Formats: sequence, C-alpha cells, structure tokens
Amino acid sequence: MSDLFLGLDCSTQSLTSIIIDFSSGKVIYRDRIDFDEDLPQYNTQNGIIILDDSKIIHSYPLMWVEALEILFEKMKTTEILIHNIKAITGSGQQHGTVYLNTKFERNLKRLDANKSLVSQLKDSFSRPTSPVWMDSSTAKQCEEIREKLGGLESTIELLGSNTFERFSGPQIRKFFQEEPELYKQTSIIHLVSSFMASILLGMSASIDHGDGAGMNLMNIKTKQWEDKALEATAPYLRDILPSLTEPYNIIGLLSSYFVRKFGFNPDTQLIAWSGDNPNSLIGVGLIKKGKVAISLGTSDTYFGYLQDLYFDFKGEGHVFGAPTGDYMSLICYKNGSLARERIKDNFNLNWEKFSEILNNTPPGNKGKIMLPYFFPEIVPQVLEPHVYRFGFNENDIEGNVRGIIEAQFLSMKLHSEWIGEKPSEIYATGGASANKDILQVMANIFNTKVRMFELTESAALGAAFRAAKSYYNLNNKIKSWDEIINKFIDFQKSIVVVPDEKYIELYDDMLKLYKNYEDFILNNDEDPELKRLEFIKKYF
Ligand code: XUL
Repeated sequence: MSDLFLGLDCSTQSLTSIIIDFSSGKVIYRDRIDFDEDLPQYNTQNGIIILDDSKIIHSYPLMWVEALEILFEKMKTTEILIHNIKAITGSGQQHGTVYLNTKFERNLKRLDANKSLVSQLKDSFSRPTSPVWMDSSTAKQCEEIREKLGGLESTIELLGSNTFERFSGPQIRKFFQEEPELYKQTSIIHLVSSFMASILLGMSASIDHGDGAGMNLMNIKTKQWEDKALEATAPYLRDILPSLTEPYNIIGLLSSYFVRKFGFNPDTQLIAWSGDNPNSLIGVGLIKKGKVAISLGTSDTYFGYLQDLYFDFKGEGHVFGAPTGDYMSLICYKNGSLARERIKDNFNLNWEKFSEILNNTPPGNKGKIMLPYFFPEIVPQVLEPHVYRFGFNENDIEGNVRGIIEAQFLSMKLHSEWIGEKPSEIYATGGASANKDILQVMANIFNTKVRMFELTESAALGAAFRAAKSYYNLNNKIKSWDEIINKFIDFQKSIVVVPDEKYIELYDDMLKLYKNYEDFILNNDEDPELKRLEFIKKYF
C-alpha cells in the first residue's frame, strides 16, 4: 500500500492541494479552488475585500472553510485513494487573524457529516471577516506597541521583527481599541493556519513557531508567548490565544467529520499547519545556508534558511521559525503579482505579449525608473500608494513593462542586503516564476543563476513534505529532510536561467540609482536626475 501525504495551501487567492506518493516519489494529485471564481457569492477580488481606501483589507474565514469542503468533494470523485493518505498538514497566508466565539469549539465537536461545514460553523465568529496580510491600517498600533517594548532595537531583538501593520499583534490591538465589545465576545484568536488546522482537527489547534513569529507576540528566542508583547497589545490576550508548538508536531487525528464524509482513514495524522513562506522554504528544499528563494505570488518574498538567529536592525526584514525547528529570514513586498497585473491590464496585454515586450526592451530600460507603489508597500515602508516614474510616463508600454520588473528586483536586491552573503543560486517559485523572461531579469540583477522547478506551488508541496517527515518520525521510520527532499525535488524537472555578464556593471550602477530615487522620494534626499542622465549617457 502506498504512503500518500496531503499538503494544503490556503493562500490569498486560492486553496491548493497536492498529494505526494512517497513510495514512487511522485506528485499524484493537484487541485486548486480559486476564491473569486469558484466562490463568487463572497464577492472577493483576488481573494480579498477592501473595506476602506486601500488600507483596510480583509477576507472571509467561512470562504476558506467552504473551499476546503469543495476541494475534498472533488477529491472524493477522483481515482485518488483518500484512505491511503497517512498525514495532512497545510500552509496559510501569514499574519491574518480569525476571531471566534465560544460556539466555535462546540460546533467543531458536534459536526454532522450530513450537513455542510459552513452551515454548522457560521455562528462561530465574533468578527465575520479577518484582516489579512495586505492590511496596512495599524500604523498607530505599531507605534504604540513598539514604544511599550522600548523602541525599534529591543522590539526586533525580542520578537525577530519590528512591529508591522499586517502582523497579528497590531491587528488585534486595533480590534480591541475600535470594537471592544466584539473583542470581549472573542474566546479564541487563530491565525489562518491554525484556524484551518482546527477545522480538520475538530478542536482548536496550536500555532506553530513559523507562523507564530509573524505575530509580534512570540519571543523569537524562547519561542513562547512574550508577556511584554501580550501586555502591550490587548488585555487577557494570553487566555484567548492557542498554545504554541514546534512546526513538526503531530497535533492529533483527523476529525471524524472528514472520515465519514470523504472516506479518509480514521488514523490520518494531522501535523501543525504553518505559514506559506515557512512551507515554501521546505517546498523548494532550503534546509541549508547558501541559497535563497524568491517567491513571486500575490506577495513577492525573498527568503532563506538561517542557521543562527540574525536580525535586520533597520527593521525591514523578519526572522520566522523554519519547519526544521531552525529559523528563516524574509522580506515581503505587497506590490507583487497584483502590481505586475496592473501594468499588464492597463495596456490590455496578455502574459505572452508582456514577455515579448520585456524581451525586446534593453536591460537598464534606457534609464527609465519606476518606484511601483500601486498599493501601500511593506519594504520600504510606504503607507500612501503612488507610482513614481522617472524619465517616462504612464502611457509608455515598454517603459512600464520593464520598469515594474526591474524595480521589483532592484528593490529586493537592495533591501535583502542585511541577509548577508551573496547566494550561490536563487530558487524561483510562485505563479510568475513560470515566466522565463521575468527570471532573466532576476538573474541579471542579482548576477546569480536562477533555478525554476516544474512545480511552482512550493507552499502546498512543502506542506506535503512536512506531513511525510512527521509521519515517518512518529512511526520510527525516521527520514532526514535531505532524503525527503532529494526524493522529490532532485527528480523534478527544472530550468536554470544564467545571468548575462554583460549587464553586471549596468545593474550595479542602476542599483545605486534606484537607491538614490528611493531616498529622494522617501527621505527627501537630493533629486538624482543628473545621475540618471549620466547613467543614460554611459549605457545608451
Ligand atoms: C509574509 C507575508 C506574505 C503572506 C501572504 O510576511 O506577509 O507573504 O504570507 O502570502
């Protein structure tokens, strides 16, 4: 009998599933529920609802639950031997918080397999919507918490990150301040990851150290809730947070609801869910130093495995827990795929045409530079969205297409410098990583070769690997991470995009210029127009 493992990924725009067959080393099933398309009744756009200008961004936890049920309904009608799935875990968009009342646990315990999850869970929420990672409405709360923790440096040393608008702590504080009555009715606050795990478990599940580190509430060294942060955030918070757990812990067996309804094995083990970035770290096989990954999804992220704790005291980067029990470094951009799509849609292009234009424009973009803050940006911090263009305007197709892609990678290169040594290789993942022309710009700007794997859903894949690892550990058939990763990743087809040495100097100069423009706009530094003209003279 084959050993199957299911990895789920509840991301911003969709819920993805991947099943791996460990015996054959193959991915045998993939599916995806798109929130906008498959659940139109929630009326989301890109999986989110914008509640106020561009800052308050929420989603519907019930929509994620409904997607889970649809996903399993579909799985049931396939050839997949659901009964052979040995263990399940998952990945959630990070930082988002789900606010539940006392009925939640009761409802989960009494689930009737003849009824839908949504009909039985709909009265479980003290807040019907969840603020997600794209929300940037908590600048005030961030400042208050940071101040109470003794300022930037001590906050980072305590929690692994500065306070960030999208992080759970500031979001919880805002909820407590603005809706104190509803806060009082909240008996448990989950992350997206632990909420989804709870549904599968039939009771409240723990938060893992990977996702817990993205809350501004967990002590990054002890991996326990940090009293000072809890106190700085909201009253009696410790009582309404789940416990914390190692990311590889088995949290229990799958709830009988899923066994009865979909034919899962009653012995199916559940492993703590984690955030999408920690899962992706494993999904691309980053268990050692030396390489990094760039994920091009709704958010663009740059991340790597960290052996020793290491902080960005400038306050832009994060340290999260890694699924191995170690740490990972990360920087995150909000102007990822939605910003690329804006440009594509503004000019009525499809991705092929977009690539063709990218390919036909010269590296350096003839000195046209964009600061692409279509949405408030995380790195560097920009709270008021605005797209700045230097040397071109919004009607210039070529300037905009190359401008957005070069800006994204120049900014990443600039703001990832704290992570240290130059990587020997970059693993590209996420939807847009399938675009070779985008990867060529990435390779040239970082002057590093870029590898793209056949499977771009690294978060769901990483979850499936984690399920296998924990299951075999439990059953005394211990397998190393290397063994698991080699079995799947090394045999996956991949392409390598090699940097073109011709552009090393050009992009070094352009990086400096890009920094000058950031400093000009964000720090009121001198206008670098003359430097831009020199750049044009030198290269074009
Ligand atoms: C990471 C972050 C995003 C979300 C959504 O800090 O905010 O990458 O996890 O994917």
